[in-house]
Amino acid sequence: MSGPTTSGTAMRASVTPEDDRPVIAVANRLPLHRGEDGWELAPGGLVTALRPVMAAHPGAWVGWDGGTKGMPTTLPDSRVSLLPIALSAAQVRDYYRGFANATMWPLLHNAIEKPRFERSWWNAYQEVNRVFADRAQAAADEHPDAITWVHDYHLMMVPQLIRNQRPEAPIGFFLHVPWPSPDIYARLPWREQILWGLLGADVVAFHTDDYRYNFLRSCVRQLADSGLEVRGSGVVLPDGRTVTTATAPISIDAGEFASFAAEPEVKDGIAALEDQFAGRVLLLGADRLDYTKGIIERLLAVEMLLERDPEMRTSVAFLQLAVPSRDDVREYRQLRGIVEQHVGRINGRFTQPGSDVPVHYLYRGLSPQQLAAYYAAADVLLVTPLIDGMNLVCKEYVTVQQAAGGSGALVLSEFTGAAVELPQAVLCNPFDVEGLSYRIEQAIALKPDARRKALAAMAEQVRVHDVHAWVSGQLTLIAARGAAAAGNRR
Ligand code: ADQ
Repeated sequence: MSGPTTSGTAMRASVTPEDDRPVIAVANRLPLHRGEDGWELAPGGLVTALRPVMAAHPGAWVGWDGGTKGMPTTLPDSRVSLLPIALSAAQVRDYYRGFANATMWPLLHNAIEKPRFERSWWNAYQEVNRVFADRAQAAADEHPDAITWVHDYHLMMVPQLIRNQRPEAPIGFFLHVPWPSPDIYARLPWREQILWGLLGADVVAFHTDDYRYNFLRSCVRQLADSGLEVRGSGVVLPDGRTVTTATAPISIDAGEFASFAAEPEVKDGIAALEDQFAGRVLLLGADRLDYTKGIIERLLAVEMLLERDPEMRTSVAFLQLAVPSRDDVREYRQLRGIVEQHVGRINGRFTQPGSDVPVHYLYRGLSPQQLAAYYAAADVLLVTPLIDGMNLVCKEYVTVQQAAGGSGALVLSEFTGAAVELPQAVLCNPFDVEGLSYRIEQAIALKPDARRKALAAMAEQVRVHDVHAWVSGQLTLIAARGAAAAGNRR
């Protein structure tokens, strides 16, 4: 194949935004969940990312209702209909817990946990993808000029299923997780079907060039016999249609996160944390409790630090926030048990009589404002995934720190998409636990000037490349490529 040359970022510059065109977002979950005060926006990277689309564009959001009843039919403060999909218990088990979270999630994350392959899960995945595609098409009947934007590894068959029915529809797909090397991808028994599913889109987009190249190489390895060809960043299908691949690193609503720093509730939260951890360096971790996030390696590195330097047992505190996640999947339940054992052991070993524990652990979801207070109060954020598509937590941290006038340091795994954009961080290799412990030490010891300089550069990168720029770039690109493909067919 010829080498891919054009990045999505470069392509974005040449197209104009389509600000009011309807959008049909298709994602595994609807963006609302039932909280203490009624229906509220669900936490998590995808909802955070898609919120601005839904605020600005009319259209619909197709997603699983999570088994809830009585969800509003429209997203509050928007012109977006919510189109719930109800799944049976067997579909939740086989499509969601099985194929999505025990086959595709580990496979796409470099198989760091062994992916499980079950024919019955694959059958359920195809069946549920058909349900999502049918629902998206019904929404397209209501909004004939809509852009359909499909998200993530749960729904990789959907673009082709829609394309079969609507040859001229503009369809985009965004993958929020990595695409592994072709060798790892090739382990999937249904590797060809999934690729064809994705290639139903006009644009298939990834966080980094590396993931995009891996995808193009997988296409060549698995599908070249069909007559498919990779030309630059495009994939030319046997029927002559071209699928564009794009690199489009996702981001956060930087303006909103920066504004949290000035809210009274957040300021009170910061003051309380500063009081609680007065005189100590506060290290923070904040993740979904997921085996990709390197939480165990982080705890072991902190343990090594405390072992090496007894003074740190009282001068440093490590606070881990863990959002409960997928606790109905075996590997996730096991992970929780292991993390809690490590926390207990480290505190048992290193708590000094009469002093606070060195490791604090909160297993719960927090509001963005509560999180912002932790971000503002933390001297060092530890983001140490073994692999992570992007990682929004580090972008949120640098934004809040900068807005709060802080000088926080970021320790960032080089195996995150974010490391490409934030090279001023203290980059680390979390597989090397001892090395990681030295990186944490290095971050603690950084002079305030060096910290501020790095922080300013990282916050500026996130401010300029925020989620609004990402959304408008993606939608414009999908519209342009969709129109070009439809034009070629005529
Ligand atoms: P996630 O794996 O969920 O997302 P991430 O990008 O870090 O990972 O997003 C996590 C979100 O959860 C952040 O917005 C953060 O604010 C929030 N969060 C963290 N701790 C929390 C807590 N205790 N309570 C409530 N919320 C909390 C997937 C991919 C990522 C990719 C995103 C977006 O795995 O690589 O960056 O999608 O594409």
